[in-house]
Amino acid sequence: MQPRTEQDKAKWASGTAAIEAYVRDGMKLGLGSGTTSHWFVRALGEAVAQGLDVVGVPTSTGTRDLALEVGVPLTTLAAVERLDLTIDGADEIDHDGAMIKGGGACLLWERIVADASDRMVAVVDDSKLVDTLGAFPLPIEVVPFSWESTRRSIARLLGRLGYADPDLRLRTAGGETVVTDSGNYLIDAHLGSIEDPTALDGQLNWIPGVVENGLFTGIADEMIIGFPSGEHEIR
Ligand code: ABF
Repeated sequence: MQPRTEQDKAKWASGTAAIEAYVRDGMKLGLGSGTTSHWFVRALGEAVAQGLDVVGVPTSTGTRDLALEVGVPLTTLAAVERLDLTIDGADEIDHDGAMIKGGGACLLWERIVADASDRMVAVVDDSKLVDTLGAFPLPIEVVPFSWESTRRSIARLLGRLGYADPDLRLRTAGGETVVTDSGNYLIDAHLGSIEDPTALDGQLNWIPGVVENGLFTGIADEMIIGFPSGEHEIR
């Protein structure tokens, strides 16, 4: 499989660079979701075929299926105490490494796997780097049982934080409500600009019914930025 568009080439550049830059024999890896991470998983499968000895924990059923297809041995968080490294993508990342994730509806397992890892490296194409997070709608994973009242609670919190009349939309696809791998719903918060992502990250998850939110602050140790030229930069 070859990258076709300019953005695909930048994603390919970032995902494939992670192998040589970070992956070593014997590592236990977190395998991210999204198309950039999937370039990493494909390259990992090629390295395994050439003798690299690694195991991976997937962050979504889609990544699990790709890893099985390309021959990356899988394990579970129950079987391994800690992971050495997680390679995962982002929808936005700022210059401090704070991210918005969850555009692919995988944010809960991604957060759990990143938390179980000694190191997390974000793999992004250059279009993902922003000065301030928030242009991308913030995904918030909620329990279906109470999603309407949880949405009202989220609106009240955001109102108190100065987000007047926040645009909170239940995520649907093809007219159907999107259900995550864990059976939850997603509310996308169209905030436009998030001045203090760390504070908001900590406050959202205290709302009853909120399972996880897409603000990943203080989690990425480094980032690999890929460019359409096929080059990459590590920060
Ligand atoms: C995943 O990668 C998600 O958190 C995020 O939504 C997605 C980004 O997708 P892509 O790499 O395809 O741009 O980690």
